[in-house]
Amino acid sequence: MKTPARHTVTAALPYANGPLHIGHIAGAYLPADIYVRNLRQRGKEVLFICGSDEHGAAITMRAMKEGTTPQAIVDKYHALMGQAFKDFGIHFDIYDRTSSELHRETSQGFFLKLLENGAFSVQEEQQYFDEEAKQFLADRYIMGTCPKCGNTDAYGDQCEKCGSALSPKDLIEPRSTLSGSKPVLKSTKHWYLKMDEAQQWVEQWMNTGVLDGAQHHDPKEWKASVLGQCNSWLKDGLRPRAMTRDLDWGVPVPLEGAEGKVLYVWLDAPIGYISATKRWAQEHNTDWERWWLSRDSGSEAGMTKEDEPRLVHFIGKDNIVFHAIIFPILLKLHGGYVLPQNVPANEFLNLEGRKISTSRNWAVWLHEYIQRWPDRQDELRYCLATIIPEQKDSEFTWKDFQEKNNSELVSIVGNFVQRVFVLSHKYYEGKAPAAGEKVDMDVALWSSVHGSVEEVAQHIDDFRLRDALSSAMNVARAGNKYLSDNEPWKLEKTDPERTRTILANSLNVAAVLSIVLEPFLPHTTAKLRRMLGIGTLPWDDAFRSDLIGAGQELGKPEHLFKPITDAEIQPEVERLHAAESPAGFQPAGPAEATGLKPVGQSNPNIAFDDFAKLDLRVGTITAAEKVPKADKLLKLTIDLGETTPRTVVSGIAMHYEPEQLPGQQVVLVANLEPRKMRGVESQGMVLMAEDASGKLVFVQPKEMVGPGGEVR
Ligand code: B3M
Ligand code: ZN
Repeated sequence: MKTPARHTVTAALPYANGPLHIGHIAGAYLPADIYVRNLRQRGKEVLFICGSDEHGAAITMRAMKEGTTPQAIVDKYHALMGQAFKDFGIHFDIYDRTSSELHRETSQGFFLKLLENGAFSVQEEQQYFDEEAKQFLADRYIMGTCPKCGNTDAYGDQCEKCGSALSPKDLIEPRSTLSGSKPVLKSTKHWYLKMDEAQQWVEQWMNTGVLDGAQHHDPKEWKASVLGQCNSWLKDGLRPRAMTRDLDWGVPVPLEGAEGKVLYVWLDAPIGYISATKRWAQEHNTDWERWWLSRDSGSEAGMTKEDEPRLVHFIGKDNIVFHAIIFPILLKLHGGYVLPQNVPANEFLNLEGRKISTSRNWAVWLHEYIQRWPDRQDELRYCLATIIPEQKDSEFTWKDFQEKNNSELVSIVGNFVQRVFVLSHKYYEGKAPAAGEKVDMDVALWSSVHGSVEEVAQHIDDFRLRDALSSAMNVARAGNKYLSDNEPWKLEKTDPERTRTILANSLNVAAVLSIVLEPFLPHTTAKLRRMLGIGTLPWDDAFRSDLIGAGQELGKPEHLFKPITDAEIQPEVERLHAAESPAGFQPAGPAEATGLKPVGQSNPNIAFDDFAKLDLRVGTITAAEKVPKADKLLKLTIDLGETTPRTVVSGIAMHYEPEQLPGQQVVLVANLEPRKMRGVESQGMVLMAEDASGKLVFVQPKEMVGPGGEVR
């Protein structure tokens, strides 16, 4: 479909309950920023919206943990996140917050309009209640086993492992996250969104793009993973979902008889996109409606389909159903609003072989990165853009970050620009030379460069940002090849005329680079523009070859990128391991109180000789796979430095995914009598630590140990 002129682009409102990490950035914010920057280059009108999600259990639970108030938590993290985004070059038009007065008014008004339109059924029902904490348990206040995938740590609203949206009553063996106790049922009243009645049109809208008899969007433009997740939800049948909660933190339900109730956070949060637009409009003395209302709303007389804004939500995969099903239903039932044209959700980013975990502090925090690597924003933007988890989960490692910097940014972009500038200063005193007649090689250069430019925009339209970046890098590659093929540094002595043309072309390739790399590397391209003595150029100029005219004054040659050494990278890896805290560990008091076996009481003392019989060794997992028909078992291949690696069957399948394991060091009981399990001979036992919640983690040496290292 043709891109319309006006785009309303949102990036998920992060919960203000902790700092941002690189997983958030690669999953939603960087892709959105790249997309928006490119739209602006192409002359589109864009409003880029984000803000802090300051309601919901994510906030109150964090406050409880830190022993402070929800308000103090949101104030702290709203400021921290807003600053980190800014420093990293993620430029929203507005970074708002959902605790504002304007947001309260907007979401209450929205709720009342839904009520008026008959969107709710009021139900008095038995719900889970924690008698110790004296609180109803919804969303993150309740945990249990996911009925879909068996994850034992699913929340009352959602399983973060498989992405299913849940209700507390779906959970198997529910437990209160406040007290850990088994909840009881108690009666309460809530407003349920009649999602069941939307089943048919949602199905049609999503899969055919047809809404109210008109073509709304092209479903082929949607990611298969997004459609897949939504359709599996639709297949189960949409059910009414409570839009209110018994809590004291949130937007109060604006009705008599609803005291002590607030709006469900997933009702108020997406409305936050609208209230943010309103605040932006107030601050800019303009109207907000043109970014949200449909042509049927009558607010803008004579508005045609083409004039409608194109609404796009950038999110991570755990937010899909809320943006692609629930919010569209809310918008439609309210009436007058456009529906999202696309919801380009990404998968998750892993870190050094493991899932990013906030509670275990296994993360690279954005604000800390910025502190430790000042002026190196684009290096991280680049690395993350090459691994955006577009199709499947992907992985960040510090080694890869270093390698991409050194062998791509330094060697390809930096090297090209550096050579062109050094030569131009050397031969022409920093003034751009005039290009002469184009020969075949020049024509080939420009056809390759302009072909790549074409690809960049096409890929961005298709939300294939990794491919877009690689096409943009091809411009620099073409420039390097052109220099190496023509060797102006040799030619200058024999053919100064031709040398001038070569450098003039090369300077113009650098100018094109300053355009095509801008969405990805805004800090670097600003520097490059200064060096070239040009301002921001529109996208169409990237199809020209005469942006730098003869005589143009050039700036000093500067290094755009510096190599990153092992000595700089190693501390990052060490810091990560040193800062890691075990499994969200909180001191739980004496073992008795936690339900763990009391230390030293259940097993009688043993003699030292008995202990010495154990042969404990450090090994590295080289492969891992599921054992068929055994939910709990994984078959591990472990290298102990012997001629054949060991095969070990371990009961950890509920705790680790096989792909997380290669590379992990473990401690193995190496002289345990071999034993057959499910037809596989297990040659040893991996040592695991278990806490009271049943969480299992590897016992690992704190630093890498060579294969077969003894544990004593
Ligand atoms: N705060 C969830 C999250 O951060 C939520 C997004 C709201 S977008 C309207 O994963
Ligand atoms: Zn699940």
